[in-house]
Amino acid sequence: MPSTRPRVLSGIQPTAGSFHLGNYLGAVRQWVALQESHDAFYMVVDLHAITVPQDPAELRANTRLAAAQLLAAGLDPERCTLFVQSHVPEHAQLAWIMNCLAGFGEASRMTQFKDKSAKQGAGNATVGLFTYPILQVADILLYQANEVPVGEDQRQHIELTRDLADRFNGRFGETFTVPAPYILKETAKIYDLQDPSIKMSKSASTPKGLINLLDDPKTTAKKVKSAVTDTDTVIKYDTENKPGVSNLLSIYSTLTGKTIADLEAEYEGKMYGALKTDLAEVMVEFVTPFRTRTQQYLDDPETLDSLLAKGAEKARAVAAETLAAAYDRVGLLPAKH
Ligand code: AQP
Repeated sequence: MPSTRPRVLSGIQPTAGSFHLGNYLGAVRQWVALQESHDAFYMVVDLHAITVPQDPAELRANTRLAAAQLLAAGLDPERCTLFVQSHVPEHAQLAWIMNCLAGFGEASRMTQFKDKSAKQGAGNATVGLFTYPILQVADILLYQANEVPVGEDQRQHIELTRDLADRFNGRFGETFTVPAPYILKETAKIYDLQDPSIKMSKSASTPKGLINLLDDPKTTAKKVKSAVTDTDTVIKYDTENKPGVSNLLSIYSTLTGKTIADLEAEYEGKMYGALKTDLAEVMVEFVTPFRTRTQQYLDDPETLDSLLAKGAEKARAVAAETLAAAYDRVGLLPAKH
């Protein structure tokens, strides 16, 4: 029986070995919650990962590692459809249709491309990196997703998805659901612990500001304890004047379920050191079992692979139907079987 629940779709790249705290709090945590209320599709987006130079053996290992981390974070293959993007060829096929619908100008305005291509050095970026947001459009539209749980940095790509869905529907007839971003205010953007003016990111200039979930817990604790705050001493949520402290309070609040107001009251009159020491402990309590669970999934690659194969089969059933409708609408002659 097809599900009557609203549908969500999201993906994560297997580019770095470990997920970082921004990936988890900004996206994956919401994925886990949404599998209870939504018809949820989640994928490891390996096709996106090859838009930057990659080592083949590392990519294969990181794809399994990403799936293992998603399971360790709480995704349940009985409650959601978990798969690897390249196992569903319809993604690349619909992306071509979307490439032919998107304007060169609108693709050029994507700020993530500008940032990522700048990091690659002028002239080194690939065409794949340029059209990456269009592949993302196809990823989402294939599943007729109602909502897309992501961090703030992806908002522009969801807007592009909405524009292209509207354009296609307007030109060829109602085909795609127009999706909405699902971005929680509190965790929309987790900031670098050393430079709270930039988002926590795996390509940060210094690893000290990046919390990798698979780091040794001692390293994690050390990074939290040396987080940049400010010269004041008051523990107060004020993103404009106290971005470092506010970032720590957001992280603390989300991981413990305590409200920011409760935390402000709890730490009234205390020093930053007390907040950091306690948050370091909270972080260690969170990452320690996460690391163990991830390793357990990795220790049994056969089970992991067959679980991903089942996920791909479920995903393909939906994706193939949407792709066939899109091919038909644009006027591609059906192949005779
Ligand atoms: N700092 C963050 N705060 C909140 N959400 C974040 N996300 C990433 N960083 C933060 C969200 O994580 C999901 C998966 O992201 P991805 O696979 O696209 O990873 P990424 O964007 O490549 O991760 P980085 O570290 O940000 O990579 P670089 O350094 O290459 O740009 C997405 O939903 C994203 O919003």
